[in-house]
Amino acid sequence: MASIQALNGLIQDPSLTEEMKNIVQKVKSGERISTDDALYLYENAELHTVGILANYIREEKNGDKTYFNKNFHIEPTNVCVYSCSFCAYSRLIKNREDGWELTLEEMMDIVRKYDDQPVTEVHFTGGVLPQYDVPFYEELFRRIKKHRPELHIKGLTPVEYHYIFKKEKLSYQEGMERMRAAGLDSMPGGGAEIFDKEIRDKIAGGKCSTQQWLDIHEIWHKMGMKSNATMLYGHIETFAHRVHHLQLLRELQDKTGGFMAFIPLKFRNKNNQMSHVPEVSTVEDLRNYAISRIFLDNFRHIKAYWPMIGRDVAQMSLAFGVNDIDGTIDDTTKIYTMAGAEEQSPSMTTAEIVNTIRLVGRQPIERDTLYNPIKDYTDEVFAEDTQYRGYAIK
Ligand code: V47
Ligand code: SF4
Repeated sequence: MASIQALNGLIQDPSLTEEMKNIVQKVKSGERISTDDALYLYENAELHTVGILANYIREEKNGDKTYFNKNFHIEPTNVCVYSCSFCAYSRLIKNREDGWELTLEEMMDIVRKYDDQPVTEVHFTGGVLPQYDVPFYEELFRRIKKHRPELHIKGLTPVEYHYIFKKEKLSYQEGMERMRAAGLDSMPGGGAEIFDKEIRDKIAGGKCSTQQWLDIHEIWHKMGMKSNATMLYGHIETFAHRVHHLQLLRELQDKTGGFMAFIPLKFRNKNNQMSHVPEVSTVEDLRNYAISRIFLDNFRHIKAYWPMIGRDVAQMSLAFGVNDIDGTIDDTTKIYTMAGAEEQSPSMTTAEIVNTIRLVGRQPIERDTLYNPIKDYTDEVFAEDTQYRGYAIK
C-alpha cells in the first residue's frame, strides 16, 4: 500500500528530530505513543508528517473503507437548563419564545416522516429540560420501537442522563438499565467537551463532570452496549488539555472496549458567548484528526462529522486518519448551523456522500450504527454521476 512507502520515506528524512524519529518508529512497529509523544506532535509536527503517520494507521485498521450511515436527527428542544458558553442554544433560555419544545406526539410525527425511507438510525440530541424526564424518554423510546422496531435509537448523553437520573433518584446503573429496557441502543459521544476541570468549569459549568461522563459510559459498556466519544477543541484549551482528554478516553477504552468512534468537534463561534474566541484553521483541524488517529490506537474509527466541519474538509480528512463521515441526513440538525457550522443546510444525498468519498480514492461503505456493513457503493452508478461539485466523474 502507498501508505507504507510514505512511512518508509519519512523514516529516511534526515531533517527529522530524534523525538520525531522515535514516534515514527513506534507507529511503524505498532507501538502505542505516549502522552509526551502526543504533546510533542501537537506542539511541533507539520501537517504532512502527522498525515503520513495517521494515514498509515488508518489503512492498517480500515484499508480504504470509509463509512457513512443513513440517519436523521431529532432535537427535542433548543432550550436548556444549562448555559454552556460555546453553545448557540443557551442564549435562548432568556428568550424562550425563539425556542421549541417538542411533544412526544410531535417527535413521533418526525419518526413517521421517515417511514418509507431507508434510514437505519435516529439520533437524539439537544437541550436539557425538566419535563423530559425518565418516564418521558421511556415512553418515547418504547413508542419508536413499537412503530419501527429495527430503527436504531442513538440517544442523549451523560449530560441528560446524569440530570434525569438524579431527579428520579436512580443510580446510573438503574437508570441505564431502564433506558436499555425502553429501547435505547447506543449512546452518542456528546457532552464530553473538554475533560480538564478548569476549562470544563469555564465553558460548561454545572453539567455532568468529567468523572460522571466517564462513569456513565463505563457502566453502559459493561452492560455490553456501545457508545461514541467526542472532544470539543479549538477554543480556550491548550494542546496539553487535548492530550489529557484523549488519554482519559484511551484509558477507558482499554478497560471496556465499548467506544466505536472518536469524533473531534471543532468549536464554532457564531451566536454564542464565546464569539470573541477565533476559530482554528483547517490545517489545525486536519492535524487534530491525525494526532487523534495516531494516539487512540484502541479506537477503530475516527469520524469527521461533515455537517459541522463541512463536506470539503471532511473529504480532505480522509487522508488524515478519518474513516467515517457520519450520515446522509435531512436538515434536521440545528445545533451546529446556529453556531456557524460550514453547512447551512446539512443534507447530502447518497450519491453526493458516495462521490465525496470516491473522489479521493476511498471505498464508500454504508454501515449501520454498530459498523456492520450494509452496502459497498464503490461501483454504484447514480443518475447524477456525470458531474459532482465541478468535477467530471468517470
Ligand atoms: O456536546 C455544541 C457540540 C455536541 C457547539 O456520537 C458544538 O455519532 C462546536 O456529540 N461548536 C453534540 N461544537 C453533538 C455530538 C455528536 C454529533 C454527531 C455525531 C455524534 C455521534 C455526536 O456538539 C456537544 C458539543 O460538544 N457543540 N455547540 C459549537 N458552538
Ligand atoms: Fe445545554 Fe448541551 Fe448547549 Fe450545554 S451544550 S447549553 S448542555 S444544549
